[in-house]
Amino acid sequence: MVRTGPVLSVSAEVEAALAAGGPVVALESTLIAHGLPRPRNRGFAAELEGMLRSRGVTPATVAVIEGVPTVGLDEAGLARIADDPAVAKASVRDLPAAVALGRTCATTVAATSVLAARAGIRVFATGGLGGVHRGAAETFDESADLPTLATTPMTVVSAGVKSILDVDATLERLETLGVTLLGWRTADFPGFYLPTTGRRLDWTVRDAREVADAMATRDGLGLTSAIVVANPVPAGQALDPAVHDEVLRTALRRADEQGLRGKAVTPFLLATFHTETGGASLEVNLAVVRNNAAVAAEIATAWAAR
Ligand code: PSU
Ligand code: MN
Repeated sequence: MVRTGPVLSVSAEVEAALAAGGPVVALESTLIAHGLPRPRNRGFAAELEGMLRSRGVTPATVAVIEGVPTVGLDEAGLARIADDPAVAKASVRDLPAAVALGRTCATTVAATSVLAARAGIRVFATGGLGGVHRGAAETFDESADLPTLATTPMTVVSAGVKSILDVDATLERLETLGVTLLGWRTADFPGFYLPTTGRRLDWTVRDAREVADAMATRDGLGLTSAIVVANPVPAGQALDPAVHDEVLRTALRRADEQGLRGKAVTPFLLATFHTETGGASLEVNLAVVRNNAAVAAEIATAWAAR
């Protein structure tokens, strides 16, 4: 049998918003299932959706629910992703397997971008992108987020890349892969828990209209790569840089001692931060995602107004 039907389920709310040309923002589920601790993650997933709705924007949280790639989770889907420890982490390459085997998976930046773009969504908010891990010259550990963003026409609002990564190598890869990088009211590349990595950006945008203009140009030129809008966490909400560096050393050493590999690395490093900082990094992570969702709401609104 040749399977030609839709392999994607789009919620009625999201479908209606897209059909009306209204603003829609995609949200990912890996950060809920594997980046934030239970039970706090559940309330936060609902809070994010509520925040977007209060700004007139339709939220579309993305995951694979019992083998169905779903854009716009309902209450039960959100609860499942947040509460069930058996939920797997799916990047793009995992989607065919997860669907074939009827599994429930949270989707990464890469997988969320692909599914949301397929549904017709153009703007997506996350925390921090995946990238090139420290020591990648030996381990080859580079997030599939990077090559996927090279080929997926999504605008992703993130606080740069996670500071647990090799930032310079990640910036080089983003350049090679042709991913457009725009600083949101900043010329410094942000570092997730920290407002800056000390690396300069080539381009700074002042408002959502400028981002929407860049999106239209990208489309007009027939480019199919992503635009990353890098939004720094405000200094007052960031982690203390000294605490950050100290905890990062501990987390990297433990990951190495435990011989962690593959998709377990990033969740382990984030969880170690949350415990070693006594929850301080968790508050920063939540602030990062809230701020990114707010900027994504502005961009989606400007895009819908074009
Ligand atoms: N942002 C966060 N927390 C997270 C992530 C992003 O604040 O947990 C997730 C995203 O889903 C991203 C993933 O795609 O981390 C990267 O995982 P990896 O390094 O294994 O590609
Ligand atoms: Mn990896």
